[in-house]
Amino acid sequence: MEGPATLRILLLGESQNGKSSLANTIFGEAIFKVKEFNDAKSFTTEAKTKFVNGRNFTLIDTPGLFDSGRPQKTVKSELMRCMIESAPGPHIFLIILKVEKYTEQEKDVIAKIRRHFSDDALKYVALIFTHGDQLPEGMNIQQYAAQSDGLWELVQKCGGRCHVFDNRYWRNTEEEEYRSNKFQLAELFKTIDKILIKNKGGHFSNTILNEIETEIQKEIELLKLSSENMSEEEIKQQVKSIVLKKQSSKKEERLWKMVSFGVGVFSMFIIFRRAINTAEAPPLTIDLLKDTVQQTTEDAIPNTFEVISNYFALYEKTYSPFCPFE
Ligand SMILES: Nc1nc2c(ncn2[C@@H]2O[C@H](COP(=O)(O)OP(=O)(O)O)[C@@H](O)[C@H]2O)c(=O)[nH]1
Ligand SMILES: [Mg+2]
Repeated sequence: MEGPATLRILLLGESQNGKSSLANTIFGEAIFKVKEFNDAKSFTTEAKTKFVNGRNFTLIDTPGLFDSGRPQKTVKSELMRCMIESAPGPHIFLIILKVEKYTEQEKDVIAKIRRHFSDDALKYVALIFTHGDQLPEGMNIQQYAAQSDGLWELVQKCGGRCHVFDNRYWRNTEEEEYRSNKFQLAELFKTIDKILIKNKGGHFSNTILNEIETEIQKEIELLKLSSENMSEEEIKQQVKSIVLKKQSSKKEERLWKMVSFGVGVFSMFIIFRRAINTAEAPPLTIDLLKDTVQQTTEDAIPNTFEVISNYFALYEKTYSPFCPFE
């Protein structure tokens, strides 16, 4: 079908589920790095573009962003990188699961994905099961998913869109066979077209993605003016790292603004509450205010910490692009 010139596809899922291997299967060559073991050090998002099946695909291969036990700070900065790579928003989300038990851990990852991107993202999702060799003989992936209530519910929420691959063992099997990557890839391309048609060629979006895109366009214009000899690709790469730095420092700036604002408001609140609660309600004078502050400082200190930590939480809710619903 006609549609966007380049499709942005975001691959999400736990580490070791086969995201990078699937990206290589889609591209038909080993472009993304496949890890034999879960290597916490190389925790980075990678995006590559290739012309396949009649159009340009940008695959955004993420590390296990929602693995349990990842430090929040690392996850948030990596999520920012992943948003910048997918801006103004992915056309398709591929959620990678393994053909094996749908465990509490898997459920938790799905819950986190839904919370971070909102349920609106499900309109753009196709579920991909790797390790297809584990699929019992004669069973298709829908039948497999229907065995677990939780999994079947998820498949239904994603419009029934699911496919199965085996990145290791189904490479050279016959094209028409169900248990073959070629067959599954052709099916996946059909699903992608259906998602595009349903969403009128549009992509997923939210406030932070819009904000990032505006910033990217602004930086591209600035860089074009100052560096005539750079190629489009060089400009794009440089702009991405500029925006990443800017977004990170913006976050710190907002945090400090929020904390100072919170401390200011809280001090005013103590002063006026004290003044209003005074039994005989003497006239409000500078001396009285000074006195009130002095009297209340001691019992206010523990509360101040509480209020500041609430402001931190409020900051997270209001400004953290990735937890707007928490
Ligand atoms: N048997 C089998 N192994 C796979 C499959 N997909 C990935 N692997 C293996 O699982 C490990 C992790 O794969 P990788 O693509 O790096 O996972 P990622 O962390 O999600 O990117 C590697 O050893 C892969 O060879 C699959 O479909 N079948
Ligand atoms: Mg990987």
